[in-house]
Amino acid sequence: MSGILQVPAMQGFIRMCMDGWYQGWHERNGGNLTYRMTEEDVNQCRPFFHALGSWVQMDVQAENLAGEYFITTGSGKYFRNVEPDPSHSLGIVEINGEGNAWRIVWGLEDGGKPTSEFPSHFMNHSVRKEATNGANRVIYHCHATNVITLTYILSLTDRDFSRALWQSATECPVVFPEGVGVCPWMVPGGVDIARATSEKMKTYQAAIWAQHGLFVSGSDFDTAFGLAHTIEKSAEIYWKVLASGQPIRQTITDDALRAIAKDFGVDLNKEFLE
Ligand code: 2HA
Ligand code: ZN
Repeated sequence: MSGILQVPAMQGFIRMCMDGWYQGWHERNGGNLTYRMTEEDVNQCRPFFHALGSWVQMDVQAENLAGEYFITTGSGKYFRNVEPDPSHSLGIVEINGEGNAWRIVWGLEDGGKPTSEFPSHFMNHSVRKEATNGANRVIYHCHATNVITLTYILSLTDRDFSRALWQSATECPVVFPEGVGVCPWMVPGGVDIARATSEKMKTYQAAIWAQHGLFVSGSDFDTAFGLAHTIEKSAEIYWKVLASGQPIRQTITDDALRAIAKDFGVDLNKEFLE
């Protein structure tokens, strides 16, 4: 590798940030992305690691993340600047042996820190790593406009959101058959929102933060970005239908949802079917 920016994991991370930026989901410093690195990723990046900083304690702990390395966007940094200025916008952090502190090993130059939502990302990495036997590596939070719009007009239940999204685009029950979780409005950045979200992520791949945005997980950048994109597009269709003021003459019925699940071999969450 001629430089750390040539490492495939770094390239995938930067590409996803820019994809989100061009979707319009990252105004100002909105949103954040973290990626749990493989051993190979770490080995490829290690020659570029700098002198180790000091450990910074967190209010959250996860034993199953001890010793892991994460690529993370920076607190207060702008997705718009990730590609032109990666070494200030991003960093790599190492987690200590107790799973309750991080230190910067690359990037976040000139005093940067991991994303303000690092506690939420960290707890959700822990939960999703466990739920997927280690497959999950990506946690992504974006201010997806149409998802936020829906949180003003639907009741904030997992059931109502899951049904509305499933009924608004035929691929949805295949992409997220378990549905989506919904968190009430909460103060961003703290332990409470981290806990509430990680409770949802025990069951779901995605959680919606009322009046704030979307939180998704995935085994790789394609899957996580694709999930956010699918949910956001379905949300857009749903509110546009409502906003048209026309009566809804037909939608995807529960029997049709069951038929999709059967043909695609997915286990649709029956609690949300009638
Ligand atoms: O600024 O999106 O939730 C980052 C955020 C906080
Ligand atoms: Zn946010």
